[in-house]
Amino acid sequence: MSEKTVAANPYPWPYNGDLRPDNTALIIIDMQTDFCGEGGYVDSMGYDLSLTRAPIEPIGQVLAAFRAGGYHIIHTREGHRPDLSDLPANKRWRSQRIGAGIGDPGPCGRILVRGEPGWDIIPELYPQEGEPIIDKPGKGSFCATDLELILHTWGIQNIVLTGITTDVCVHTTMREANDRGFECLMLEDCCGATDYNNHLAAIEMIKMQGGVFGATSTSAALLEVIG
Ligand code: C5J
Repeated sequence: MSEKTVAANPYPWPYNGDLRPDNTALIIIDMQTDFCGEGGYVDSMGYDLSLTRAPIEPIGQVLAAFRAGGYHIIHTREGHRPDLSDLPANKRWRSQRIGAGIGDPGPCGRILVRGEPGWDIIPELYPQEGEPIIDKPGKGSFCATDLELILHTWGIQNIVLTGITTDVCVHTTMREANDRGFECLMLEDCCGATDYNNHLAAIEMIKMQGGVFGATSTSAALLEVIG
């Protein structure tokens, strides 16, 4: 096997140099209008949309390279059933407290409800045929979904994580994947958070203990290897 690694922190990724299109998946997390579009959930809470929109362009470049290289690609969407039967009462209560009640009507339809305009993935990064979408009710992409089954069916060993938000859904998914034995790389410029310091802190956490959840890198470093 010829070794292939990406310059990353705190170690060249993946750890074993086994980086191939058939064993590597790009996961794009929650690039939905509700998290990065005007009138969506994050906008309604009053956060700075430029922070969650910053990764759109670099993700687009990585997505194009993964498509061209024949790598596996998966998209996720956070959202709830229209009858809200999968929305925990405490999650709803907390969102109402901050003025963006999940399930309530907003400028982009009912907030974080499946089938509503604000819930869907933004056009710039919309999935193509053959790229599964994981609809998840929570922050992690493994909880109450078939993501793990798909990854095992495809023979995936390496996961490249991108999307929003760095400190919430991306981090939770990375932790879940790491605990399941997947080798994870988070791309710093392909992620964004509602608070820039939380974005930076989330990146630092990954690098502790020799790479406690995996490694971090940039789209440029990855594209040098797979582009
Ligand atoms: C949040 C997410 N922040 N996609 N969801 O509620 O990170």
